[in-house]
Amino acid sequence: MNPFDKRGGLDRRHFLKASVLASLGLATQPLQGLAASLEQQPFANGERELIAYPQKRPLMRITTRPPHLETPFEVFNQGLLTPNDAFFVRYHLANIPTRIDPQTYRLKVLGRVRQPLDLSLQALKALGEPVEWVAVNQCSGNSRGYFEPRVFGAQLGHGSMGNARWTGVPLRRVLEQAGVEDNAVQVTFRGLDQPILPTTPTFTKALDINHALAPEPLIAWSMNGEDLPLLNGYPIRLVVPGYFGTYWTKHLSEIEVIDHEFEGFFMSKAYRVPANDSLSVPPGSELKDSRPITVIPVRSFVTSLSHEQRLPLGQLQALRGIAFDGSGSGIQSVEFSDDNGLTWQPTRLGENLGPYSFREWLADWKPRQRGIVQLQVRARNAQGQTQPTTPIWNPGGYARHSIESLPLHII
Ligand SMILES: Nc1nc2c(c(=O)[nH]1)N[C@H]1C(S)=C(S)[C@@H](COP(=O)(O)O)O[C@H]1N2
Ligand SMILES: [Mo]
Repeated sequence: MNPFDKRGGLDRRHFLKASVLASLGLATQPLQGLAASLEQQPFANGERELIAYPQKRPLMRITTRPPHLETPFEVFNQGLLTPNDAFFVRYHLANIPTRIDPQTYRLKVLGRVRQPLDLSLQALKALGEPVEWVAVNQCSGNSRGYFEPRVFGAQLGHGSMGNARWTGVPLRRVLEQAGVEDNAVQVTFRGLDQPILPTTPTFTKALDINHALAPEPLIAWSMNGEDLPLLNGYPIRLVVPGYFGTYWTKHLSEIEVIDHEFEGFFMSKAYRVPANDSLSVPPGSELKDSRPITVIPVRSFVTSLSHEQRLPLGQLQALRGIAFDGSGSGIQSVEFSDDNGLTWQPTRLGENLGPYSFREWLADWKPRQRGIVQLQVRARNAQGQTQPTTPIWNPGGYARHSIESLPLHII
């Protein structure tokens, strides 16, 4: 699909420029978006402008500096893989790279290793056979706008997630090449983006050494068979299948093996959830006992119908949606309810693209009552984990995964 079509409001001159830049994996400076239209989220102050950035179709703008863009929800009904030009964008630091030269790009591996590395992209790709994972990248704050009471932070709808086929080299192959020392405890990851003020902490994230050496995490250079878009981390990013997007470091430039637990801001202060299984504390309370956010809990959505859509009574509807989770066990079943959870009906699962991917579900449904009907959907993974009935709450507005209700007008 052409990311710079008329909906973006880009004229031909812009279009040519943008498409050339896209093919190089580069973007213009300053990075600018062009307004197209508005989209409404179903919560207060939920109006969002649709803006086209380089290599992106118009997406819902959350913030401009740095760019934070959400995927319009209807995209999730168009296929299991989220197209690169529709994939959401999230940054923390305002100074993001706008030009990257793949010839001079380097990935450094240092710290508690026998042989520090300074890898060119070519050297990285030559480390062995590439691996592939289809995996969901979901922002910890996805759906934060639905928290009640409201919490601070970007007021996100459900569009700060996406599912893609990631290709790259396993992280552990790179670490083995460098030779991890016996006293290694964690591995930290840093990208090219920089804070503007010297007092702003750098965006550094950490994984435990066992996880870094597990089969899943990879350093990806390709997304859905193409170079990563600049705004999604060109030329390489960390992909941590099953974990929230906060660990998926973009423009990955430095990997450090350390002999202690990393204490940087984005591990020890931000991205922390209640240290319990529910990830929830009583609404309005403080976070006393916390831990870093990790695995994506089970979630599911209806994608074939939209908020407050009008549907005729008694007419068969082909329902469709997605379910996913990060446990690695895979989605086992999905059910839906049209009577506020009193009874649940089974659905059929679609193609299996792997345990970390969106899983399609399908069902036929006949609306049997006039008025407003709340259509609910819930999934279960192969470990038996499911979704809570009541919304969870935590002060960061993280990891919403309760059963969602889609209001429909049956007429
Ligand atoms: N270098 C860098 N990588 C980053 C971030 C960032 O701010 N800088 N944000 C993280 C967060 S919080 C998320 S949710 C994902 C979003 O990935 P995307 O922008 O490709 O959708 O990137 C992660 N990787
Ligand atoms: Mo995020």
